[in-house]
Amino acid sequence: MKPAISIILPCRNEQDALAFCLAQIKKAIKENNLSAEIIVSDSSTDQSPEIARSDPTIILVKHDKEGYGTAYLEALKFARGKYVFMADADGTYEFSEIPRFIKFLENGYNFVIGNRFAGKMEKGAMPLSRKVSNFLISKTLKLIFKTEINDSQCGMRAIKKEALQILNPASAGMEFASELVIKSKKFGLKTKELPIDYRKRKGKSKLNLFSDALRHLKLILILFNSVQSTGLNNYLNSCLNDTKKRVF
Ligand SMILES: Nc1nc2c(ncn2[C@@H]2O[C@H](COP(=O)(O)OP(=O)(O)OP(=O)(O)O)[C@@H](O)[C@H]2O)c(=O)[nH]1
Ligand SMILES: [Mg+2]
Repeated sequence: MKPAISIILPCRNEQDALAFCLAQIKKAIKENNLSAEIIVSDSSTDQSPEIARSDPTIILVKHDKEGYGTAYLEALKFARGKYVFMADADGTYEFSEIPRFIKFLENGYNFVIGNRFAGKMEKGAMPLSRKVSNFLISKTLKLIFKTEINDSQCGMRAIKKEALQILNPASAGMEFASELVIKSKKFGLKTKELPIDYRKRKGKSKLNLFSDALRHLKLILILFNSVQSTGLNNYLNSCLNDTKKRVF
């Protein structure tokens, strides 16, 4: 039988955190009797894949391709759930939140995203530079694309798979996070932002402030330009397909 939820963890060298995350997820699944599969999308050179392999219930997608967005795109090829739950494999997010996120999808929302600034943030969990870059990106998306998301870089999200197929994301890197936020607004997905807690990560960050900021800028320019040059309606129509009616 197909699981209802596909929980996807992008993973690059997270041997210090992966076992902790998997245990948390399995606890949440068991305690809430969820119908779920866990997919680890891996391009690690450390012990992470062995950690995933040691549990036969985990689906390991070992592709070795680089990029946060690529990790999701590779995992989605195998995801069987109606709902997709996304979060980092670094120990920062609280997986007991899974049922709360999924409840909103069951109740008519298409996209649910965490807001770490509205919850309890552990001291040192987000360095000042990250707070500033997140603020600037979120503000830019609000100004240019009229999004309403305050923590656009939050990695804990849930989305209906059909909605994700309509958004048809293609970003390879961290800008994947912004692409979903921009397109969810453009396609009018019913979206909910939920306050969540955020902990200090285990292991090293994979974010490169400079190159990832440039990739974000490029994505914003491309999407802005495509909206401008074709006109908003043409842009939307060209991207929509007939499953839209079923989703919204
Ligand atoms: N498979 C794969 N996963 C990646 C890649 N880059 C990042 N990830 C994973 O994507 C998630 C997000 O990366 P992080 O380094 O946590 O980025 P961040 O959350 O913006 O930064 P932190 O605040 O340091 O956690 C983590 O689970 C990473 O292991 C990659 O190239 N391949
Ligand atoms: Mg992280």
